[in-house]
Amino acid sequence: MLYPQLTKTRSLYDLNGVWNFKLGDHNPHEKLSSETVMVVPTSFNDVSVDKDVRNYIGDFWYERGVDIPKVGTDEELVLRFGSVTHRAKVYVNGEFLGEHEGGFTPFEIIVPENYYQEQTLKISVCANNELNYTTLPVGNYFEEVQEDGSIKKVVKENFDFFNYAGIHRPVKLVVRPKTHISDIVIVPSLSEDLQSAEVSVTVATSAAVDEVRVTILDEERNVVVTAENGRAVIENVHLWEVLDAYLYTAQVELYKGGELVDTYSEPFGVRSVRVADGQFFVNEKPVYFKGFGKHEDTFINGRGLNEAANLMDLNLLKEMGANSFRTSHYPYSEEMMRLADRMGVLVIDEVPAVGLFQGFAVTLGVDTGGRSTFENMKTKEAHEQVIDELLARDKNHACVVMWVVANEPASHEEGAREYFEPLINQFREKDLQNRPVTIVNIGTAGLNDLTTDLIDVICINRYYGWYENHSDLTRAEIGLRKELLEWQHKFPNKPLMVTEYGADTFAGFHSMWDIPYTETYQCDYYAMNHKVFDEIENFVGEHVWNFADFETNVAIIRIKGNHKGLFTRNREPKAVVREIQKRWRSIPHYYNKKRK
Ligand code: GCB
Repeated sequence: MLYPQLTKTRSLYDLNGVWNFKLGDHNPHEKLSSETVMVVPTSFNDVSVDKDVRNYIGDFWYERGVDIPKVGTDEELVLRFGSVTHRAKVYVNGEFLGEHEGGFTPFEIIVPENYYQEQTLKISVCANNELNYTTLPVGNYFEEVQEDGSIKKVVKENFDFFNYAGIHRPVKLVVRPKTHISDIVIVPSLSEDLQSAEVSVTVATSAAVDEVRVTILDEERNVVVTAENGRAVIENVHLWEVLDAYLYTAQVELYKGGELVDTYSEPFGVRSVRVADGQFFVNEKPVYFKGFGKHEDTFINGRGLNEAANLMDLNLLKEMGANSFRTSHYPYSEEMMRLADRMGVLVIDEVPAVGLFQGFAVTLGVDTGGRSTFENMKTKEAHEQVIDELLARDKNHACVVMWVVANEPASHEEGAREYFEPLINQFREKDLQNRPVTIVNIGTAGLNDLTTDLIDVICINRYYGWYENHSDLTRAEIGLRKELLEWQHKFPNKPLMVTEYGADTFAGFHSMWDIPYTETYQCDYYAMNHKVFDEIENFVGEHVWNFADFETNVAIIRIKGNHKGLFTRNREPKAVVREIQKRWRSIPHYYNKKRK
């Protein structure tokens, strides 16, 4: 799906700002009172400053009016949502126009022609934040009977982050030609000597046209080459490199009867990605991933788009000598993906498949009827949808170098292979850039994982010295070394990386001893892990957990959130930042451990 863009043939109007807001029921034929309002985009939870609102589960409504811009007879009006978490029904002037399931991908609603002559549009969105065993992420859903007999909906997250909800990303009103560019697929193929690239640009249109013209522009917007039959060769190609990005633009124009009917400019980078011989190659050079598992999580905004925080995070990432992050545990905003493209940051792109584990810590106490994960959870349909929608949205991004099918599923349980094999294949068949595919492994599954031979890179989340061997780094070191060597021995040709390792830490706590939660312990914990990582040949990367402290649901082991951040939630560095900065600055981005 194309990102909304202002061009010669398309107008764009911003619908962000203050909307009327209400929890519960509303008849969209009536006007929603302006007594309670909500800002778009943001999570509603923290901004409301009310405990019951913060924890509310169910339907909630947003409504606003907008004057209709001029829409020509050959044009159409589209409402475009960056994301509504976790589902949305959209009404215009009281009439239902369309809906979308899934909280992390964009969708469009076409406003029918009979509205174009009206003065104003009343846009009502019925959002809903319920999660259950058919949704991604997976939630444990209950209905609690209150003392007064009323029913309260409750979702207990089957994952470790707060279930923030709302209109999380920008809302736009788009006027575009009825005959328009509906999709652009860009696939660059580098020559063996990396000097030139053949770029295939496939354009989908909403209706037949006489001519599709594709021109490749450089960063100064000079014409590099014009494509013939959707193919263009770029000589002396300027590669997109790690932290040294270069973006070309594919300028697409549609012509009908000699007239320009639509135009759109898609930025793209030229780089290759390949996995072989226990290494991860970008532009045929072995890369070493240094970086973070992250969250979209900031004070006030919750999971709502915060572009300043995104830029600050990537600046901090660069400052530390890092080069990459994982979109744990859901697709991040389109704005973040574009920023990563621009800044040359590698992204491991994850669908919101988290919580596919019946025995996950927070499920304890939940009656699962004795059934295993893959008997109990019915997420197949949602999973296929999120993969298709992530591919549709992110396929052209140079920054995306690997897809994640799921984070920490019960990949050792019966049924895991049957469940995951078709989903892995879905990525393989539909991604024309053939990026590697992975499933992030949980310690409980370990080497009993039934899917490892199907994936390209072994990605494991490990907490030796935290959940295992808590406060005993000597034993933790032995356990970690043993396990990493086992993986390498069992899968000698697969690259191995640790996608999470970390220790909860309170800024300001120090200790003379190995006392968990202190900054001292966090430093020692990371030093131990790094010592072991450096011994493993096929080891291609380290993503600390987490970039910053983040909000979770309440739990005995969560003290106002998860504190494994290298930075506090407010982006203040903990002591370990300097240590890891020294290490990462000394490891080149392109680094072949085998031939070091
Ligand atoms: C994990 C999960 C992550 C948690 C983290 C933790 O393995 O993937 O979502 O936040 O552990 O801190 O427990």
